[in-house]
Parts: sequence; C-alpha cells; structure tokens
Amino acid sequence: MKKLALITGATSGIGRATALRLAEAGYAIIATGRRAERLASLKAEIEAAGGSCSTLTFDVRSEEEVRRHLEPLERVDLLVNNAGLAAGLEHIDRGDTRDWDAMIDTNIKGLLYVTRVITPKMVAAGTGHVINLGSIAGTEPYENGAVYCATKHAVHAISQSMRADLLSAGIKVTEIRPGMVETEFSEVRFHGDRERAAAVYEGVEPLTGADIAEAIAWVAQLPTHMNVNEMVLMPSQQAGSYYTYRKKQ
Ligand code: NDP
Ligand code: 8X3
Repeated sequence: MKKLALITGATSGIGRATALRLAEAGYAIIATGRRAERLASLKAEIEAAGGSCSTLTFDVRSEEEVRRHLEPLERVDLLVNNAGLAAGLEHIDRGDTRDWDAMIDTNIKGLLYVTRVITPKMVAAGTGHVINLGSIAGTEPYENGAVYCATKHAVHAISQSMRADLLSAGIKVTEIRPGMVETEFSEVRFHGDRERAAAVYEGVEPLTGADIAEAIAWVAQLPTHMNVNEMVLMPSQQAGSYYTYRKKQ
C-alpha cells in the first residue's frame, strides 16, 4: 500500500514541488490549497507520470473548512504543513493590520487547525510524520518583518512542543527552515508587484521549490529510528537574514 502524504499549499512554490517529488518517491498525494484549477493541473501532471493524487480545495484559515475536508480522511502518513505567506514589508508603525491578520490566521492558526485534525489519526495509527515549514525568520527577526517573523517564531515553538507531545506516540516532527527560495512568496508579500518581487533575488542564485522538496523527500524517507528535528537551508550566497552576497549584474 502506498504511503499517503497530505501537503497544504500545493498550488505553488515549495508545496507544489514537494507534491511532485513525493509522488515520484511513491507516495499517494493529497494536495490542498485554495486555487482549484492549480490543484487540477498538479493532479494531471502527477497522474501523467504514473503517480496518484487527490485534491482538496479549502482555506486553512477556516477551522470549519479544515474540519469538513480533513476529518473524513482515514489515514495520513505524512503531513507537510506548508501553506503560508508573508504580506507586506513595513515598519511596525505603518503595517497594515489586514496583512497581520492574514499571516497570523494562515501561518499559525491554519497550521494548528490542520494539525489538530490530522495528528489524532496518526496517534491512533501509532505512526506518522509532520513536517512544518518554518523559516530562518523563525529565529532571526529582521527590520520590517515583525509579524511574519513572529508567525515563524511561533512555528518554531510549536514544532518543538509538538515533537515532545507526539514522542510517545511514535510520530516524528521536523521543522524545515529555509532562507531565500524563489517562488510566488515575494510576489504575494508585495501584493502582486512583480518588479519589487524580482528585486529580492537580484544578484543571487536563490533556492528553488525543488531544492526544498528534495530535502523534504530525504527527511521523510529516513529509517523509523532516525529523525531530523530541524533543517536550515540557504542559498550559498546567503548567511542569514542580514547577510546576502549579491553579485553585480
Ligand atoms: P508560494 O506563495 O509560492 O506558495 C504558498 C502556498 O500557500 C500556495 O500554494 C498557497 O495556495 C498556499 N496558501 C496561502 N494561504 C493559504 C490559505 N489561506 N489556505 C490554503 N492555502 C494557502 O510560497 P512558498 O512556496 O515560498 O511558501 C511555502 C511556505 O514556505 C510558507 O509557509 C512560507 O512561509 C515558507 N517559506 C518560504 C520561503 C521563501 O523564501 N519562499 C522561505 C522560508 C519559508 P493558494 O493561494 O492556492 O491557497
Ligand atoms: C522567508 C524567508 O527571509 O523573507 O521565510 O523571511 S525571509
């Protein structure tokens, strides 16, 4: 029987790449996100390559939607809590509280709602693995990023507590903490301003969604007795939130 991997935020970037990579590794994929047409094209791509994929379209910010879509699942072997966003890049006195709500509701509360439904199934099965997408922002707060960094600090804390909570049930918890990955992340952060988003990666060869997916696939397929608690990944031109070496174009 194929192992089942549930991936939130599989319509783009790291989540989409992870769905493709795990399908290639033999997992049956349950891909989720809000954009149904993107999920349909991911499903078609996985199935064309001989894999198996089902899709669930919902917003992780709604506890009711999360419960309605995920409670019926009988089994989940691997949960990748990936759905998330940064909205805005602004000093605290000028931040938009709607952006703050979106980040807190998605990155913290959404991750918790999904986890609350899926982990009891893992506990009942006596096995499972939860992989949370944190960030270097989860330990290195930076100027203009108070709320995004706070949400990723929360993911960092939640991941550590979850690991302890689920230890005796035989469930692994891993936090993947990337630096700069070129996805739709910056375009979303800048509310669709593509020029500003492109400038983030100027003079740098950033990581790709596929790079992170490779790490996730490796972590997910380790022997039962071995867990990666956390993994920090950056482009080789980055050394932290404040240290990026940009080559002159
Ligand atoms: P993308 O913007 O490319 O992808 C984000 C995904 O999250 C999309 O599939 C989107 O799907 C989903 N999503 C966002 N909001 C919701 C919601 N309310 N309900 C359901 N799904 C939602 O960004 P990345 O792939 O880069 O981001 C993935 C994760 O990686 C995030 O948690 C991010 O914080 C983290 N990360 C990213 C880094 C980077 O530099 N790119 C670095 C470190 C961490 P849809 O819009 O269809 O709902
Ligand atoms: C995304 C990376 O540096 O923009 O989590 O916070 S950063």
